[in-house]
Amino acid sequence: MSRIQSFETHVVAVPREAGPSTDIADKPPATVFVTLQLRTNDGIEGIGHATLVPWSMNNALKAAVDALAQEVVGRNPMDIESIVTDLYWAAGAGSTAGVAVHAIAGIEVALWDIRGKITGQPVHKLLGGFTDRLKVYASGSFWRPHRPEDIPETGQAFVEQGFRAMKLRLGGESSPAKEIERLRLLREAVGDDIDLMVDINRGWSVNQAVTIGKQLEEYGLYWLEDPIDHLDLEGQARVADALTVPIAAGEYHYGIEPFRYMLERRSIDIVMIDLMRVGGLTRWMKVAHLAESFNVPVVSHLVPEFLCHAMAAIPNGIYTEYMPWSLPLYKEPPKIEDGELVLPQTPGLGLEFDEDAIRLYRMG
Ligand code: SMN
Ligand code: MG
Repeated sequence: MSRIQSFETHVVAVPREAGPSTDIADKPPATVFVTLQLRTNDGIEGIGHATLVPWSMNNALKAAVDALAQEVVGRNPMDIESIVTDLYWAAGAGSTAGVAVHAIAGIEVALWDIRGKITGQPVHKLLGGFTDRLKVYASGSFWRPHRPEDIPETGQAFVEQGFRAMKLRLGGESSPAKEIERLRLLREAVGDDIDLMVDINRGWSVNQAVTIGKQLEEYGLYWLEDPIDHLDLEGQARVADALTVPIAAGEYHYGIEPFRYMLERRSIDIVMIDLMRVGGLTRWMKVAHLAESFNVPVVSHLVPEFLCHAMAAIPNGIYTEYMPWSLPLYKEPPKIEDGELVLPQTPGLGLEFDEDAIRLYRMG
């Protein structure tokens, strides 16, 4: 029987286009990952990474991955539910959130990679096996500082690369008219056949969301994401009732239970599940199934190389976020063909870290 024997972690900062508020003023834009290689006594290596914490928490995240991975040494890697339950206890009496959950999620992903390699199956087949291709949307651009005059060219470049959908960030302008102008510019540049998503990252009040949201609807939106504070479930239900555009939310929530309350209140039309905050692939799947029981579709958040496996395993997945930040870490990231992600068919996650990239981007 396989046992976890050892592990290796590195903190890497992968350069990217200027992005959201986690950027540090005096540093070039980069995303930080704590890479994990988890090894068994019979020579199998599973990989994962933990991410999505503010710059100031990077070392804390590495310390958390190291401490919790140590707890996994000696365990049977097939016992994922049992290991994760124990890690939630080890990290905070079973009710932990924050950095520790991101660390657990990274470890859990590596355990799934190992499970795939032990059984000889790709992770998406083990998780469910619904499809081998996924619709993706381009998400790596259109941050709030993006100059309006550059919006048409960026949108057209995505279309030329084959993308059929893309996400625009709004909520940073000084007036509703300027917000709407940004969407108008993009819609006119890409035409009516491209799906457009708009993300507000909780930037609006309920009233702003209703008034500006109604004006955005004219330009044909696929969804409006996180218009208001993620914990104001009643406010979000008011926004969802007032608008015809579907409201997507969920990336800010830790664990499974918040999704139950959002779904029961009908405060979301589309469930977005973040891999780190939900606590790994197993819990991600539980939320996706919960959404299915409410007849609500699911979309993924970031890390397409991991979440393509979960999205390909469910019947209610609609769009996979193609955020390229983590992709330089791998020898062969998942392929995009005609705006669709093609699922790898090799055992496990179908990924191998590029050791040269890890050396190049290592911090400290
Ligand atoms: C987002 C959140 C965190 C990091 C990057 C991007 C954004 C998204 O909310 O949904 O893409
Ligand atoms: Mg978002």
